[in-house]
Amino acid sequence: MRTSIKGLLCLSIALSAGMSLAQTRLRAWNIHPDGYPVTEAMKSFAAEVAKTTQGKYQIGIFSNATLGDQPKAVQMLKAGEIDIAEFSSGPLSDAVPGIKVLNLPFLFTDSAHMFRHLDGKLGQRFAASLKAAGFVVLGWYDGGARSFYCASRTVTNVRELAGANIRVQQSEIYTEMVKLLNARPVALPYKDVLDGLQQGKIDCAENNMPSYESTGHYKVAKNVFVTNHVISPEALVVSTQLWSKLGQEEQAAFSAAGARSALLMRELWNKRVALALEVTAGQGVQFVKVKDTSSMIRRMSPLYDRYMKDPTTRQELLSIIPQ
Ligand code: BDP
Repeated sequence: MRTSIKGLLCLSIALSAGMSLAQTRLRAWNIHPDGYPVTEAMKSFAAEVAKTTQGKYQIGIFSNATLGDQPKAVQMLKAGEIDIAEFSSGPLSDAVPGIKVLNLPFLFTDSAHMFRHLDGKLGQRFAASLKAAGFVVLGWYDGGARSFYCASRTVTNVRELAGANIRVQQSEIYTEMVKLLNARPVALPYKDVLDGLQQGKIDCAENNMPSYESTGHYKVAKNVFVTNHVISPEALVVSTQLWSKLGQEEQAAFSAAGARSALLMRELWNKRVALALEVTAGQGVQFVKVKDTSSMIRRMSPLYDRYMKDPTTRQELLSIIPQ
């Protein structure tokens, strides 16, 4: 009798050990809500990984930045405290200076131009810099085209942004860009922007149209100054800690799922841009398109100069900007 109880206990210990070996739960950080292209693409990534690893990897997606704001999550992923995340290239480039050029204003003419580079040799170089810093890129997502929008002023000319308090991502290059427009950068976490606009703490913010719509910023800031000043990617990344624990076949499964999720994201993105424009225009948002970007580009010249002089970014810039 005693032996059989011991046997049963051993069996149950072995089973639970077996279970935990058979299933690994991973945490994925995401800033966006359900239904947003990033979230939906991450879900499809998680489902494909679970399927191709026969259920071994179960990825839980923690949306709406519930695990912390983006700069914090970038550090958490680097430290291996979270396993997977989808980051915008702004906060990511503060941790990985080699990818800084990706946020330079007016670098890419549109997403197609950007992905021609990212899906080629340049994307591999950026991925290598990211990997060396703790971030393994599994897919380049579309960060869209960012424009300014204001609650308290209509902007028809770049000069009219002067003196405005403009919310920026907590990222160096955005802060500098706004200063070069003679405006005041106010670094705020994404989730606090709506409040900031409502309370009058900020006059304007800048983002792509799907974010402008999904956050409800358009309900307060109804004047969009269409500049498309930054066209940049986002990245689905896993920590190098997780990556090094994966076997070769598993790495291949994660990579394939990441690449497929990126294609899905880009498709969903284009639809969502159109929807966001339709929804916001239907709610009385006024769009004023910048007439000539050259004066804005001229103001950015200290940024371009700096990146051309910096050996970590010069080569990348030269590859993107045709000589
Ligand atoms: C959105 C990006 C998100 C950024 C956010 C922001 O997808 O990663 O955190 O902008 O402006 O477009 O903070």
